[in-house]
Amino acid sequence: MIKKEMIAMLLAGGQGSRLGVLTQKVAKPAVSFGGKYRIIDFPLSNCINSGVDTVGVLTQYQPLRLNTHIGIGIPWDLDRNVGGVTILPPYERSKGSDWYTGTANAIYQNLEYMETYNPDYVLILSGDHIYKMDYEVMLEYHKANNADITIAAMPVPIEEASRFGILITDENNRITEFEEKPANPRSNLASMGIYIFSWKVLKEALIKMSDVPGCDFGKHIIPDCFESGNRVFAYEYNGYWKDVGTLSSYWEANMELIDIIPEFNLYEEYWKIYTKSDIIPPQYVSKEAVIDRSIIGEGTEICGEVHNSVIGAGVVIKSGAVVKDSIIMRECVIGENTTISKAIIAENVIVGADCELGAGDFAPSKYDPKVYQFDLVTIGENSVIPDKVKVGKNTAIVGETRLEDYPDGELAGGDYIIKAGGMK
Ligand code: ADQ
Ligand code: ADP
Repeated sequence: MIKKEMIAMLLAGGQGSRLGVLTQKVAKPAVSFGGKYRIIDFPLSNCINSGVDTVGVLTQYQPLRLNTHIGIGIPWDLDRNVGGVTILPPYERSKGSDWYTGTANAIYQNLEYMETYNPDYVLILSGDHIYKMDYEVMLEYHKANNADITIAAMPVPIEEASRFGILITDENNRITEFEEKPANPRSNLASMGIYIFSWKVLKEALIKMSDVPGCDFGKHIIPDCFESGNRVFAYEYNGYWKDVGTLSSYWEANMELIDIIPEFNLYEEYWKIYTKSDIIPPQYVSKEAVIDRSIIGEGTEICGEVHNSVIGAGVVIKSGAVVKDSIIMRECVIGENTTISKAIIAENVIVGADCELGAGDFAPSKYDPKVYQFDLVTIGENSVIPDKVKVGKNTAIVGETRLEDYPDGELAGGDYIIKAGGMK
């Protein structure tokens, strides 16, 4: 048997429904980020930068883009004869097949994969966080504490604390209490959903809890390990970390990249973020183009104005178009004289000429206001928006826009208005 001291298990199978139309056709970890990357590039790059060269990626929901992106792991130097990256979808067994019903259930179903490497430690990661972390330092800390489980943790604003697992620690950072997403949090120290388990402890807990429906780390495994008297420690992290699970946090994390002094720096030599790159021609900026405070991807063609925005590879912005405070993922076309404000536009979208996206509050939001808020306009991939359409704030569009699909829309002076909250 081949031995690896620590292997990583990267959970990348959640639906990501809070990203609305962005994750209708693609798993959250495969969503574009920062004009060049996909979200999963961050944990994968952290692994290789930390010397973790054996990574199982657990996929389930809409895995196609994720699979083609990861391939055999070449960009992350994870194409190995021994270890490397392995995609682990749910599979058929002699007893029948099971979907992954929860995060811990997904890991449980891959006990055999982990056994192959006879690890001393298993690192559990999420596929939807933007951060840089040296897991080797976390492992040293785990060993120094003689811990059974180490949970990476960081302080969050107290008003956001109920979205997270919340920890209370003693003076030695040993966790004395853990509550998953408490309604009334008693501390603001949040679990980042990044765990190092000593292998024996993990294996025992997974087997013991294997009958729990939807077995989840935060809801079941951590509380149980804790009650069984295991040594559980918090590893306090103070750098940049963002769970990009909602449209607003996804938008904010992209916008933070273009801050004058970005807290999260993509340009550091010693901690590179690797990604699969296609062969793309250079970018072209025309004479009338205006660009400020923006990230502009390769192969873009800019003839209009771009302010405070993150523009992905191969995007065409035609003359007279004005884009501000927006994220445009790769291969989109923005028509002449179209204005776009506070929008998230997924891959391969065509926006016609003389459109206005984020134009105004045409009506109160009707569609899942928990998802579509913060005045953002969100356009799902492969959508086509015809000329002269106005799209209100807090609106999502996906697919081919046929104006008859918007019975509440209005024709005003030749422009078609899609009211706030409208969604096909
Ligand atoms: P959540 O943010 O709710 O809480 P969770 O739903 O457990 O995260 O998802 C974690 C990761 O697992 C995601 O990357 C998701 O894609 C993946 N995933 C979810 N279900 C899966 C399945 N069935 N199969 C494979 N992968 C799956 C967790 C912790 C909290 C902590 C936050 C920090 O439970 O305690 O505070 O993360 O973000
Ligand atoms: P999503 O909830 O967007 O489908 P994931 O499947 O990756 O994304 O993660 C789901 C986790 O987030 C679940 O544990 C779910 O209970 C939790 N969750 C869903 N919606 C919200 C919300 N509005 N606020 C906080 N947590 C949420």
